Amino acid sequence: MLKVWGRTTSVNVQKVMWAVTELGIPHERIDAGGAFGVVDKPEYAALNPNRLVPTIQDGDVTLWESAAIVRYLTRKYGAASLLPKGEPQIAVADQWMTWADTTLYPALISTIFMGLIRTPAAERNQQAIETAIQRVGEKLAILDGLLMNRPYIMGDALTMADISSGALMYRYFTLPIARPGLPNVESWYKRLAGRPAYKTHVMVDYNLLRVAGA
Ligand SMILES: N[C@@H](CCC(=O)N[C@@H](CS)C(=O)NCC(=O)O)C(=O)O
Repeated sequence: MLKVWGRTTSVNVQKVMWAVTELGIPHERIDAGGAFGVVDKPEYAALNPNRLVPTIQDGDVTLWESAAIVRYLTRKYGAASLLPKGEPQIAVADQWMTWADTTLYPALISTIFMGLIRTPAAERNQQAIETAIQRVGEKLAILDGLLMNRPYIMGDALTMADISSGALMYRYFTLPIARPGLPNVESWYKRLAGRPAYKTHVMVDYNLLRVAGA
């Protein structure tokens, strides 16, 4: 059975667990990282030398990096669901996944989320946070244009393209930050929030992660 290592409060674990659930893959999730430790054990380092979560084991395959895991699981189990039809469409889905990881994630998670939730107010780089808020709003306006005439990133159905950006949207829409008008991204987020797998695995209260003074 597929094994997933990682705590439910990690956005990268959430991304994988959302995909696993949409794909209907029987699995076992093992708490690891943060207060659970495990990642500091030599057995875990043998699976993932970065000592980060998530990591999966699927038969002989051991994988880390959440986006690589989502791509692997989708190609193996998602032909009838999360995998777009045909290589050109898969490549475009891949493009949006990479965009989420390289354009949205650093500003939204590494700067805004870490700054507001994982850093005491007195130690915050408020200027960097403000710049990142502006940047994420501008970048999401690109996605807003795409979603003007389609319910999901690749068209009528949820695909792996929605997983990478979508997993970040719960934090985007619930953090106390200024957001520009993004009516289509907001409708898409509400559509995702209506999916049981998203509700269970992504809409996880992050206040447990809040450090003293944040
Ligand atoms: N690029 C990696 C990032 C993994 C990562 O930074 N994971 C964080 C949680 S979101 C982690 O393991 N933090 C240490 C811990 O939880 O102990 C991925 O997408 O899987």
